[in-house]
Amino acid sequence: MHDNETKHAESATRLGNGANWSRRRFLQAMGLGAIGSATASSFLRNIALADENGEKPNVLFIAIDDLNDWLGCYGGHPQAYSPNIDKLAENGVLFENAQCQAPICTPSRASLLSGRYPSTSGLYFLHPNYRDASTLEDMTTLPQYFMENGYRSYGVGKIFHTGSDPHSFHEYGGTLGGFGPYPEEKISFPTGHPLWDWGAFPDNDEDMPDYKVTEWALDKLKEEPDEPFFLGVGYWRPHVPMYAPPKWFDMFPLDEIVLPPAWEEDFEDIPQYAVDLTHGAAAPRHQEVLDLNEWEHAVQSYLACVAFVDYYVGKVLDALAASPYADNTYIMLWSDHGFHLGEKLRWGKRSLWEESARSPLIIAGPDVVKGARCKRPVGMIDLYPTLVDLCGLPEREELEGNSLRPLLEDPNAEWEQPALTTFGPNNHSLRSERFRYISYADGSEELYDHDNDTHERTNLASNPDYRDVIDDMRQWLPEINREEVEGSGGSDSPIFEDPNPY
Ligand SMILES: [Ca+2]
Ligand SMILES: [Ca+2]
Repeated sequence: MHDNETKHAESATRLGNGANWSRRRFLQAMGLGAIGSATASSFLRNIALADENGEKPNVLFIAIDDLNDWLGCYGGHPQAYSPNIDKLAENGVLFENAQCQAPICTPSRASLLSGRYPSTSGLYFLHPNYRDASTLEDMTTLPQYFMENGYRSYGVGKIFHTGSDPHSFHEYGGTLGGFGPYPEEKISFPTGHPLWDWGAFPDNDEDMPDYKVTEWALDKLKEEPDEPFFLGVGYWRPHVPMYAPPKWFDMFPLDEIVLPPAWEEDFEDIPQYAVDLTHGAAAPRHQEVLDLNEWEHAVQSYLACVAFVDYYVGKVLDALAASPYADNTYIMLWSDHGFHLGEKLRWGKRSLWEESARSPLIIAGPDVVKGARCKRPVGMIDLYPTLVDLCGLPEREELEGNSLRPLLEDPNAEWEQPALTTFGPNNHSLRSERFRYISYADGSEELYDHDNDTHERTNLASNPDYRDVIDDMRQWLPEINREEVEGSGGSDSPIFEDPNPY
C-alpha cells in the first residue's frame, strides 16, 4: 500500500465508515475491491473500531424462560434457592417492578428484541415468529444492532422464541434439545398439553439442554475475539415440563413444601372477560392439580428447576468473573414473563396480573451501582435502548423504550412512566410503583393498590375514591393498538382461538 493510500485509510478509519472517502476507493486501497459488500461492510466497521478495541464494553445477556420471582433475592417463595443469581444482584441493580410487555414467550421476546410494543407490532400471541411478522421482519434486532456496530455476536439456547434468528448472530450454538429430554410417559400430569408435566427426570445434569447451553457459553468466553462481544445465553428451565435431575428435588423435601397463597373468593371481583381471557386450554386448571394431589409436587419441581438453572447461570457468571472481561462487561439477566403456580387459582402465564406480568431483571457492570434495589416500574422493552446507551452505540429513535441508565447510576432517580403489559389487542396492564391498573378490550377494569395488597386480592376499579388514579393511569395507555398481525393464531382462551397454544 502506498503511503498516500495508507494515509487515506487511516483517515477513513477515524471517520468510521469512511465518511469523506469514496467507499469503492477505500476498498480498492485495502485490496478488497472484489469481495462481497456485506463482508466489506463488516471489514470497514471492524477497521473503524480498531482504535477502540479494549474500550468498548462486552455484553452478557442471560435469558431464563418463564422465571418468576421465586429467587432468593426477590423473595417470591421462602424456599427459593438461587445463590448465584443472588450474588449477581449484590453486584448490580435488581429491578423490583420490571414488567414484561406480553405475558407469553413469542411477543415478549419479540418486543424486547425489536424495541417495539406488542400494540405497535400487532404481535400479541405465539405466532407468527419475529421474521414472519410483516411489522417486524425488517426490524433490526438488539443483537443484530450490536453486529452492525462492530460487535462479535454469539447466541445459544432460547433467545428468540424459536431459539435463533438468521440475522442476529455470527455464531448460534443451537437450541441443544430445547424443552427436552422427555420420559416415555408423562410423570405427574397425565392429560393436557404434552409440555405440561413435572418431576425428577432425567438422571444426570449432562443430559439437560441447559447444561449444554452453559458448556457452549463457557467455550465462547475463552475465544478472545478481536471485537467486543455480545453473548446471549438462553436457558430453557424453569419452563414446562418442569423436569430436573433428582438431586435438585432432594433439596426441597416434598413434605416441607410451602404452597403459594391463593384465595377461593379471589375471582368474585374480577370481570368475566378477565376470567375467560386467563383460563386458557393449554395450562391445567387449578382444580385438576388439586384433584391429582399434585400442587406440592409441582411447586417442588419449579423450585428444583430454579435451583438447577441458577447453578448453571453461576457457572457462566464465575467464568466471566475469572476472564479478562470481568471489569468490562455488562450483565443483563432477565425473564420473558412470570408464572403462576396456583396463585389466583391458576397455572402458567397468560394473565395481566402480578404473577405473570412482573419479571426478574438484574443489571450489573461498569459504573452500575452495586447491591441496589430499584422500585421504579420499568419494562423489558427498555433493555435494548439501555444497552445501546451503556455501550455507546448510535441512538436508535425507533426504539419505544427508555434507557435505564439513570436508574443504574441512581436507583431512586425520577421515573414517571408506568410499565405497560399487553395480552391480546386492547388488553393492557399499567404498573406504577404503587398501583396496577388493567383495562380490557370490553371496557372492564381492575385496579390494585400494592401498598396494601401485594397479592392483588381487592379490585378497586369501581371504588370512586380511586377514579383519579385510574384517570392518571389511562393517559399512559398506548395510542396505537394494531390489529393482530397476519399469521397470528390468537390465544387459546375462550376469547381467542389458537390451534397450537405452545
Ligand atoms: Ca417464556
Ligand atoms: Ca379478588
